[in-house]
Amino acid sequence: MGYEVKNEQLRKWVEEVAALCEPDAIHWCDGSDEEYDNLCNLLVKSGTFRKLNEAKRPNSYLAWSDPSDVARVEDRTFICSLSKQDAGPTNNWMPPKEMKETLHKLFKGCMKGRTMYIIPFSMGPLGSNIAKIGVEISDSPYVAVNMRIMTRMGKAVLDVLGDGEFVPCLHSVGAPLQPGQKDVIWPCNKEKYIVHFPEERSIWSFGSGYGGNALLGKKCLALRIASKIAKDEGWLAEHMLILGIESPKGEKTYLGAAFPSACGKTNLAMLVPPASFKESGWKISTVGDDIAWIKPGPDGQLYAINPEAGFFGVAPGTNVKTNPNAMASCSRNTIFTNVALTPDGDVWWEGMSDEPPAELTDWQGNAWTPGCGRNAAHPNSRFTAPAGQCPSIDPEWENPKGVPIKAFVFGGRRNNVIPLVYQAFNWSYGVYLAATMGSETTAAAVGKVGNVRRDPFAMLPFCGYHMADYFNHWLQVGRTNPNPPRIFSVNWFRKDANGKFLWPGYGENMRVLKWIVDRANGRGSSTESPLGWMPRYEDLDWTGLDNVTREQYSELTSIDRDVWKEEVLSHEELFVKMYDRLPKEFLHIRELILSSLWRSPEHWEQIGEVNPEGWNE
Ligand code: O2Y
Ligand code: MN
Repeated sequence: MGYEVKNEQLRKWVEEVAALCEPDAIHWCDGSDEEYDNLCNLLVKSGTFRKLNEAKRPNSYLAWSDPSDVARVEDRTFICSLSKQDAGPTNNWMPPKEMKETLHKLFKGCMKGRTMYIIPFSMGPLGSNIAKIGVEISDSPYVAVNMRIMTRMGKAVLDVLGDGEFVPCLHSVGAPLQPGQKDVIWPCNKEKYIVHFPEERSIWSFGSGYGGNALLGKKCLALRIASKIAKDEGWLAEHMLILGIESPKGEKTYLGAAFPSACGKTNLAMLVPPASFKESGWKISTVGDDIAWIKPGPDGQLYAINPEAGFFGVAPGTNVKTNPNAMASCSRNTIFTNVALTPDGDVWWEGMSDEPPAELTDWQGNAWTPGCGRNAAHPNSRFTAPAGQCPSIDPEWENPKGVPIKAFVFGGRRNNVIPLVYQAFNWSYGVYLAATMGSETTAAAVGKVGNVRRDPFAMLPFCGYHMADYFNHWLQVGRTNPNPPRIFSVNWFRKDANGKFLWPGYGENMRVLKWIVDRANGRGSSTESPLGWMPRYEDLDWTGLDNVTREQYSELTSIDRDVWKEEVLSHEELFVKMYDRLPKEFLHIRELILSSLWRSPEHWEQIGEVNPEGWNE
C-alpha cells in the first residue's frame, strides 16, 4: 500500500475481496499523473492500448474491445432488493441471498494472475455535501485509467472519506490467468452479471470490461444506487444533462434535460447557438452531459451537480459541425474505445468527416476501405475525455453547492404525435409527460401512433427501484417545493408526410431553449393547448433562420386529436405493468387530457383564445 488507509471498513473489505478473488498483487490507486502514465504504458505493453500520434492527439490512446463486449448488457443487469416488488416490473430481480451465492462462485479465484486495483472515487466535487464516495475494486487497469478521467479518483478521496461510509463496487473481467498463460488484449467472460444491492448499497459486476458495465461510478452508482438513496433522502438522481443559458443581459438560467439514447443529448449539452444569437450575446455552457444529482438548497430551490468529471461520449456522428465542443474535448488526454485507426496514428469514426479516409484499420483490427460494406468504428464506440477540456464548460461546474435549476426538459424521438415544445400546466402534468416519454422503434405511419418504446424520464434502464415509486417520489418533490422548476416536453424529430425532418435541430434548438428560459422565469408569450402552454410562431425568435415556414411550424406544433386519443390509450400499456403502485394523479391527468382533446373549436372562440398553429383543427 503506497499510503496509509485509515478507514477500517475499507481495509477489511479489501482483505475479504483479496481472499475471495485471489489476485497476484494489490495496487492502491493514488490518482497521480505518474500512476496514470504508468498504467497507460502497461496497457500499451499488454496490447490493450495503442498510443496515438502525439502530434495529432496528444497523450491519447485507443483500445479495441472483444466484439462480444461492446455495450451495456441490460438483460444481465439486476436490482436485487430484498423484495421483488421493490425492484418493480421493469428491472431484472433475483433474491439477494441466491444472487450472492452465484456471485461468490463466479468471483472465487477470478483475479488469479492479475493485479487487483483499489480505486477510491468521488461522484461529485470532493467534499460537496451532494457528492458520494465509492471504492471500486477491479482487476482491469483499463477501468482504473478510465475512472481517473470519469471521476475524482485517488488518495485525496480517502482523505475526505476518513472513517466515513463508501459504496463498495466490486468488478472483475472474469478471466483468471493460469501460470504462464498469455493474456488476451480484452479479457472478459461470456457470462455477465451487473448486480445492485440497493438496501446494502453495493455493486458487483462480473464478466465485462466495457463502459457502463465496468466503470461502476457511472450508471451503477450515480444512477441505480443513487436513485434509491435519493428517494430515501428526498432528492433526485437523474439521467439528465445540465445546461446553463446566459442572456445578453447576463441573466443565467440552468436547466436539466433528460433524453433516451440516440436523441442528441451530448449535442444539446454542448450546444453552439446560431450566429444571430451569439452576436446578440446569448451563451450556452455545459455543467454535465449525462447525469444530474439534484437537491433542495437552503433557499428551497433545487440545486444540481454533475457527479462525473469526464464524458463517456458516443463517437459516431460527432464532428466539428454537429458538436465542435465535443471534438475539442477529445482533442487530447483522451481514451478512445472501438473507433477506427488512421494510417498516421489518429482516430476516425463514421460521420467525423464527409469523406472517409482512403484507408483505415477498423475497430476489429482489419484493413478497411470506403465502400467495403462494414463500419470502421463500432456504432457504440466512445471517447473518455476530461470534462474540464470542454470549451463550453460552465465556470460553476465544480461548485460544490451545485447550480440552481429553473426548468426540466424531457424529450424522446417521435416522428409525429408530440409537438416541438410545450410547457406542462403544472408539476403533476409535467411528471405525467416525463413518465410517458418514449421513442419510436419503427417509423410510424402518418396519423398513427407507431411502436413506441416508453422510457419514463429516460430512466427505465437506470432506476434502482420500482418505477411507479419513482413517479410518486417525483410528485412528492413537487409537493414539498414552494416554487418547483417548470417542466417542458420537446421533440426535435418530427417528420412531414415525406419522412423529412420538420425541425433543423442542433444549434437551432437554441430558439426553443430561449422560449423555455423566458417561461421558466415567468415571462414569454404562449397559448394554451390541450397538452400545455405552447409558443405560437411569433413567440419564437426566428432571427437568422428563414427555412421554417409558418406552415411547417404549424405542422411541427399540431396536435391531432384522434392520434392523441390513441397516444393516451397507449400510455396504458406502460401503466398496467405497475398499476398497483401507480400514482392516482396519473389516472386523473389522463382523463383531463382526454377531456381537453374533446373541447370543440367553438369553445376556444368563446374563451377568446387565439388558435395556436394548427392544434385546434
Ligand atoms: O454502452 C455503454 O456502456 C455506455 S452507455 C452510456 C454512456 C454514456 C452516457 N450514457 C450512456 C447511456 O446508455 O445512457
Ligand atoms: Mn446516458
